[in-house]
Amino acid sequence: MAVRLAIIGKTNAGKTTIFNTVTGRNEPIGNYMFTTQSPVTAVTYVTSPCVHKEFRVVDNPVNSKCIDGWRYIPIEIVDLPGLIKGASYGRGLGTRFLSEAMKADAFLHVVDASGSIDEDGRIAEPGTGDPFRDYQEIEGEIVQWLKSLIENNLDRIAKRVEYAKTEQEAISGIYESLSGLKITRLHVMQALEETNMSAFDFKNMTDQKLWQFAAIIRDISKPTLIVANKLDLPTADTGFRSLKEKIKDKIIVPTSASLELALRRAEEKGAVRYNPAEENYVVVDSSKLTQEEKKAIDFFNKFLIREMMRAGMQFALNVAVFKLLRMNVVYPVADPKRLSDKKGNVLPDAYLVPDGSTVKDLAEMIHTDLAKGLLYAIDLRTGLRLPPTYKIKDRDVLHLVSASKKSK
Ligand SMILES: Nc1nc2c(ncn2[C@@H]2O[C@H](COP(=O)(O)OP(=O)(O)OP(=O)(O)O)[C@@H](O)[C@H]2O)c(=O)[nH]1
Ligand SMILES: [Mg+2]
Repeated sequence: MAVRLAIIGKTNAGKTTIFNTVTGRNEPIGNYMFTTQSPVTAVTYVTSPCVHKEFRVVDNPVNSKCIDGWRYIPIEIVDLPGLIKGASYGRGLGTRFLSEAMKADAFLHVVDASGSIDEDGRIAEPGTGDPFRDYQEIEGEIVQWLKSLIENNLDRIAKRVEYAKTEQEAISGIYESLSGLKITRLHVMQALEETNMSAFDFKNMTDQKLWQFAAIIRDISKPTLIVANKLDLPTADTGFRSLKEKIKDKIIVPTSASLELALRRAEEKGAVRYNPAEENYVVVDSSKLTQEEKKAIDFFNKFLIREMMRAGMQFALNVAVFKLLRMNVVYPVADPKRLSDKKGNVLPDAYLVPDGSTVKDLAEMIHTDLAKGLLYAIDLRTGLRLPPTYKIKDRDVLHLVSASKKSK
């Protein structure tokens, strides 16, 4: 199953501009509230240094792309309608799309760092808004929505907990009623531990405890990266600094989505190229560049990269997948000599697997038959035989050997 990210945030923060930047889509962007009316999902990519160089082969990627020595591995990203304060009580477009957001593994919370949206989400004079307030309000709406959702199921959960013989059974009662939100048993267990609660407390839940539980579940189940947007506006400097000062427990990546979108468009016409190694844009053909695009490159490379160290949407996606979600890249191959699939495609697939995934987990991802008769894997870097319990490391190239089906 593909890794999935959801773009959330206040209306007008620049979510769709970001979505179009990373997917090449052309969804409507507008300076009025609630331009995006329903969720849109598309494919984007994270980048990892490809192993083909090290193995001295020419590759023919199938599930991914290899450009300039970088593997572009597909993930899904969903753009969501904007939120505003009071959304959980039905203001704006309400929170009905949050269940769609919950299908994601992690969130990108986009904040207008320039303060050019007012409390209600209307475009306003830059600097008059409050990015930290926006962030807090939207987070509050999500927790409120989640809390109501649990509340609506509380009778059912209480009954399950009442009849549970063990704590584990009681935990099942909680997490099964949250199905569809990608909340796992482990998330529930962690949330109970962090709130000092037992699953049996659900028989007698206070409002305050429920809020605490919802807040922790939100944090644990959807790791979140903050994208501080609109850094091209002078007022964003203060906003970005205040976000960093006030939010210490989250990674914040700055960008200017509108400039990045211009650069991606320039990339499509062959004028510039994004360089994943240096995380900047390089000019390919300056004669194709407009004055505005030249300024965008200057701003991105000189200001954002040099001043902020790391910036931009490709960096944000990579951080979300490799750092927040702690994914590793693995290359399974059916033919260990040619490093290819059965059709001869060399290093065809690069998969993302969560840290801690074993050879057995990988076999299950590829095919249940392969998993059933799994004997071992061969690490094609060293020739070592690895047991099914071996924990996959980033950029492993593996040949899985199974009694039922010799492949990959
Ligand atoms: N200056 C500047 N403006 C931006 C930037 N990103 C987006 N905008 C502008 O902000 C407005 C809102 O952009 P959208 O991408 O539609 O915002 P959204 O968050 O998708 O909004 P909703 O769909 O209504 O929730 C548009 O006028 C954009 O051009 C940026 O980096 N800098
Ligand atoms: Mg939008």
